[in-house]
Amino acid sequence: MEGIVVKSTGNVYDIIINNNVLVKAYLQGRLRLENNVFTNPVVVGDRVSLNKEGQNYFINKIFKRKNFIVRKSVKLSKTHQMLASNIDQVLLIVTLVKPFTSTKFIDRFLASAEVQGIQVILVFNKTDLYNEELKIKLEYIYSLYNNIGYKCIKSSFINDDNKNILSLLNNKITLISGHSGVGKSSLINYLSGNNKIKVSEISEHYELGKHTTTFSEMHKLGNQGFVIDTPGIKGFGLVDLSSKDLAYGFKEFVKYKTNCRFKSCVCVNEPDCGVKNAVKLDKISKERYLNYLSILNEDNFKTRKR
Ligand SMILES: Nc1nc2c(ncn2[C@@H]2O[C@H](COP(=O)(O)OP(=O)(O)OP(=O)(O)O)[C@@H](O)[C@H]2O)c(=O)[nH]1
Ligand SMILES: [Zn+2]
Repeated sequence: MEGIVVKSTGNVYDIIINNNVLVKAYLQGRLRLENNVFTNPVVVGDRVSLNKEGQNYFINKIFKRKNFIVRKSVKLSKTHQMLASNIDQVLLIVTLVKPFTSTKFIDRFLASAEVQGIQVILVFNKTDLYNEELKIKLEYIYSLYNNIGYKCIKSSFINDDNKNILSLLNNKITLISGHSGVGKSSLINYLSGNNKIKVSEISEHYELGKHTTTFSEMHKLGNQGFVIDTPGIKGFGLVDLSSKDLAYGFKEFVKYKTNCRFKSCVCVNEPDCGVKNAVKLDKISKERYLNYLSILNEDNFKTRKR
């Protein structure tokens, strides 16, 4: 039989089979050894195959993941902690006030998701708090991303019925992300209502010698899909993104990149650069290009250059 992992506590996994039956399962020892790049072999979102021996269920196979998000477990270590897998889409919640979300933050997030082939929907929340000046800013940012081809939604979670958002989540695994305070929990509480199965994954997180515990949570929305809340994840790790690839994370750059004279062009100082020409001709937004340069120049990014 097959199922989907909704909770992991180290040795025992909660798995939903037949769409709505929750069982506990153990991992066959063989699978534990196979995967040593990650500190955890099974993660929320994994699709697995199970067999039953006596009263116990065992995971005998983890199906190939279409994607996953990671967090580096220990600085300078080569191992990573997986946080969630098989994500169909991300709702990135953005607010222009309480707190302020910069376009650079959005662009970094979009670039990481783009190269992993994960669709992002931008939700501009707390619009009830916007004065005239912020409303103008919202229109600007909304059209910036809408014109590039991202689905954008304006919202006020506390005032709207949020049905437009619920309708986007059918039969999908959706990750909810964004700065602290933008309204992720408010939305999840609304969406999951009374029929939620709230589950959490406790993961050990070591950083600079300090030990904290974080929770990855996956909530089932009736028959309508799953939402995952991963506190502390401000974006996808850029671990697999080299400076050479960054431009491909800016999806409107891609068609102009074919005009670059050099195949290895990173679109900074090279002559005859298709991307820079497109910026000059207003085909690419200057703001996006400046964010691209800024992300490219960040020290932590440079050190990962291949
Ligand atoms: N005015 C206004 N307040 C909102 C809206 N959505 C959420 N809030 C409030 O914003 C505050 C933070 O919301 P949360 O849902 O806790 O934010 P979060 O993103 O889960 O924050 P973390 O758990 O820290 O990551 C709460 O007081 C909410 O009531 C909105 O649309 N308008
Ligand atoms: Zn170029």
